[in-house]
Amino acid sequence: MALLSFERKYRVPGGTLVGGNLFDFWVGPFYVGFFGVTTFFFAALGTILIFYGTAMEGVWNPWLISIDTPPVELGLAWAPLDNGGLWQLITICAHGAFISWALREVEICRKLGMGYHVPVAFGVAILAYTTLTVIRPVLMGAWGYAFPYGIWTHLDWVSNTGYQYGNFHYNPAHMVAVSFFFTTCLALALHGSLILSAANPAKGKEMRSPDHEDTYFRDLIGYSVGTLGIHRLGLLLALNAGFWSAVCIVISGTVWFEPWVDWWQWWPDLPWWSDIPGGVNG
Ligand code: 07D
Ligand code: 07D
Ligand code: U10
Repeated sequence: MALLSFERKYRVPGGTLVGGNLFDFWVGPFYVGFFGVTTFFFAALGTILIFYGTAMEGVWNPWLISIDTPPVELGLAWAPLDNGGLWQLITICAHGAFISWALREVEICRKLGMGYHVPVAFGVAILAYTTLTVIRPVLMGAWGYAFPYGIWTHLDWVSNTGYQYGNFHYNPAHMVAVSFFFTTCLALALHGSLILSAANPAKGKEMRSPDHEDTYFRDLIGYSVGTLGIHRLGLLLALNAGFWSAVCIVISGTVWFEPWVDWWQWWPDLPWWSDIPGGVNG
């Protein structure tokens, strides 16, 4: 089906959450909707504010542009524009844009009669961002604990925050998150390569079926998760990666304040070996 007739079939009115049919139209390939307008508004305003902050700083090197958080001493108060206030406004705009984008995804799902899996998945990314910029700073009592909006400076924040707890690699939730990220990559590599091997044969060769895909993994590891199952698994892995990331950072500085390596003291303290002379506890 040519793309245009395809689009005519699926560009159906209705399914909007807000605004009725007021914004129920497309601009080029993009569906607009009420939340397209709010996305556009917040994204444009946020970008303008970043440029305003950059103009005040006078540093135009894109790697070095940075909109810094208010200093920790200002706590959770509104800050002056040039001392973290811009960061606060931009954080509001970012939330406005991300949440609007998720709701625009919901409207598109409703139009097409599809499940809400995509907006739910994006919701987990938003949760991670909100954890970094709102939930953890509020729990710790200052906006200054959030990360600054700059390419280099946000890396400095990750590094500084990591070393504040000794070696962040010892954070058990960080371990779980990292393992989920690695497993997501492994699953995508297995899935992408399996599909291409079956569905994209060399010229003149016959395409193979999902039964071949199932059989491949049954032969190899004795079990196939199935063609729908691998997509469920992929989503589960990816969402857990984001979720455990949010957990690993929100517990640092709220329920755990020491180097993360100390948390593992419960292991040598287990009663059945804690008193053994010459054991890990001496
Ligand atoms: C490929 C989809 C496209 C998205 C892209 C990003 C901007 C920022 C703004 C100059 C996978 C567009 C970039 C809009 C321009 C200004 C003010 C997604 C794809 C291409 N980071 N991070 C990057 C963000 C955090 C970390 C790159 C955003 C946390 C590390 C890019 C956020 C922590 C490294 C970027 C965010 C953290 C990066 C590539 C928000 C923990 C790198 C991103 C809103 C999560 C890598 C120089 C990418 C790099 C990198 C953007 C948050 C850690 C600039 C928008 C605070 C360790 N981050 N980041 O491909 O090269 O994502 O940095 O939360 O090594 Mg980051
Ligand atoms: C927050 C992004 C949300 C994005 C949104 C959308 C736009 C639009 C427009 C393109 C969560 C933005 C969209 C702007 C763009 C257009 C058109 C995603 C977010 C809503 N770590 N670590 C993590 C590893 C170390 C530290 C997470 C590995 C060191 C700290 C992940 C290693 C120390 C924090 C992870 C490693 C340290 C983290 C990040 C290895 C530093 C966090 C992924 C191999 C010395 C952060 C919630 C994530 C976190 C985090 C991986 C090393 C510190 C699990 C693999 C030891 C302080 N690290 N890390 O969260 O949990 O994505 O954030 O060494 O805060 Mg770590
Ligand atoms: C998957 C899949 C699958 C597929 C797929 C895919 C997953 C099996 C069938 C999809 C995967 C790919 C295509 C692969 C590549 C993707 C990635 C690597 C992920 C990363 C993606 C990117 C980096 C691309 C990002 C690009 C984006 C986000 C587009 C940028 C968009 C815009 C700039 C416009 C956004 C649109 C909006 C906001 C809504 C509509 C608005 C407009 C059109 C603008 C005009 C505005 C209006 C009309 C409103 C007026 C505004 C007002 C009144 C406010 C004004 C205020 C002011 C202040 C000015 O599994 O199946 O294949 O393909």
